[in-house]
Amino acid sequence: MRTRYNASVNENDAGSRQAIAMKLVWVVVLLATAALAAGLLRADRLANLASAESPGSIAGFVFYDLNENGLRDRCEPGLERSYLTLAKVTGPEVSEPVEVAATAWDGSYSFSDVEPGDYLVVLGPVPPVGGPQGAPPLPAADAALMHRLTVEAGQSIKEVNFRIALPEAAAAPPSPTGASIEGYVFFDTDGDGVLDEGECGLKGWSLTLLGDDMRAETGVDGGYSFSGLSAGAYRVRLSLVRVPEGIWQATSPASDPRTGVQHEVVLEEGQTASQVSFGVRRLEGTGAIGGFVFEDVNRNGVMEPDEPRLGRAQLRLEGVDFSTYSLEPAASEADGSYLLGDLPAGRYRVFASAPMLGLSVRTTGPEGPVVLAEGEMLTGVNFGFARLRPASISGRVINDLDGDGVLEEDEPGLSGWGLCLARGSSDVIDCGIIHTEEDGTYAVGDLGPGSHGLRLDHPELKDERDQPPYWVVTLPDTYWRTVILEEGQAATGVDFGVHRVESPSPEPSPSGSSSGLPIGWWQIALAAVCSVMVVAGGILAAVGTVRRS
Ligand SMILES: [Ca+2]
Ligand SMILES: [Ca+2]
Ligand SMILES: [Ca+2]
Ligand SMILES: [Ca+2]
Repeated sequence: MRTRYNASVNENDAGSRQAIAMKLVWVVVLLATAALAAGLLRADRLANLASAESPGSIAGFVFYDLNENGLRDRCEPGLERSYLTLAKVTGPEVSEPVEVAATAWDGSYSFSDVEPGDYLVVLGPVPPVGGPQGAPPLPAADAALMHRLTVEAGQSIKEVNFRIALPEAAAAPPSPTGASIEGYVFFDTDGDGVLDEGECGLKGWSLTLLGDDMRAETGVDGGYSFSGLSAGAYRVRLSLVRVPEGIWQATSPASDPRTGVQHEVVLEEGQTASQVSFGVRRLEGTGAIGGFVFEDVNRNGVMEPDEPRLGRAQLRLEGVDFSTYSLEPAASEADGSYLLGDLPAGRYRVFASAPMLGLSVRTTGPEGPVVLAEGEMLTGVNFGFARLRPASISGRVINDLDGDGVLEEDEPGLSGWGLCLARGSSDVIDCGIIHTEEDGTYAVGDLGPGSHGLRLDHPELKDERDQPPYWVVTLPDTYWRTVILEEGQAATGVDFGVHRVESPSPEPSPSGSSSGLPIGWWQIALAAVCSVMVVAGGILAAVGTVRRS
């Protein structure tokens, strides 16, 4: 019994243990579930956190390793506009290009928003991107051309540098006799105009020796020289045609609006003028100027929603305050917008040109320099362009029968007379493109605004012949008619009168002819003599008065 009891107790025991065990299992399951849920939540949160900070970045320089120590040392110049490809390693022998970057003026480059993973950074020609051919084989492990690295979440990897061998030095030319000019173009970090210790030369800047039309380019140390010169006065000018990207200010000598950035040097026979140096610095900033380029269809200077936006318009910026060199031109986006960034505070002139022919009338745009504060985002600098409305000139060529320079109603038009047209301010003169109709009328269209010159063109004009019969021009009395046109203006009544002369005499004398000239002089001479007599008489009278008193 006991046993039974025991057994039953045991059974009861066993039952209660089983119940406890079951409860424990439930607790464990619940705990586990909770833990799992918590874990999942935590993992989820971690994943969220990780994805928020997961992209890493890679940055470095492409530079000339002047001392060949493998390191980027101070004043070792960078290589501008070299291309780097970031390729993700997706297999033992496979990589896939994901992004291309170009080096800036100082040789720096960067890839941002790089997902964690294995990468190659390759210097050299851009491999094809995308498609089955988009995965170039891994290049040979050459540190000068390629770096292989692993980007962890949120990691910024810097100084992933590529060194360039020094360009092969040209054989030193036999040192020419004569005088020479030498110096540096240097980055004047502190802007004091002086080449201080620690300030570096700038490679690849051009200089011109004016007068001799010699050119030089600075070497890797920023140095240049002009040699083999004779004694005399020289001007060395820093060329601003091709400068690295950005806004550069000349610190010594300062830029002059008329002469640019130049040194004047006087050389004795055989003298070497050294330290004829140019200081420049690059101005950094965080401001930006932007706006839209649009077709101002209704010409009201306001950009309306239905007016077309102009992409591919060229935009150019010039700094006013810093004797600045122009930034490289930028183009507007397809939606007409543009943004010129990284600008220091100052005044800028912004220029835009419309991408399409005919859109040559600017209806709106900044009238003078725009003023940019430090870090300011100045938007709304819009440019509106409208289509040029062509102007025209018309009139008649009339036979001035009585030669009086006045075109009367009974005087007939002359057909087939040519006219010469000088278009606008150009030196190009088109003759014979315009001819008069049967009734003597002519018309010329498709003219731009501005000054246009017209004169008659005929083989029987007096200009073309020594002896009559010929035609003389009686209207106008000047050689050319000059017509100043507004945009779209139709200038009418621009008439010419010509008179036929059949025999050498008597020649008609239209108004303002040369026959009046001697009389004019004679009259002036007579008037002068009379004046002298009057003055002399006055003096004599005065003297007489004095004597009498
Ligand atoms: Ca080095
Ligand atoms: Ca300095
Ligand atoms: Ca408008
Ligand atoms: Ca007449």
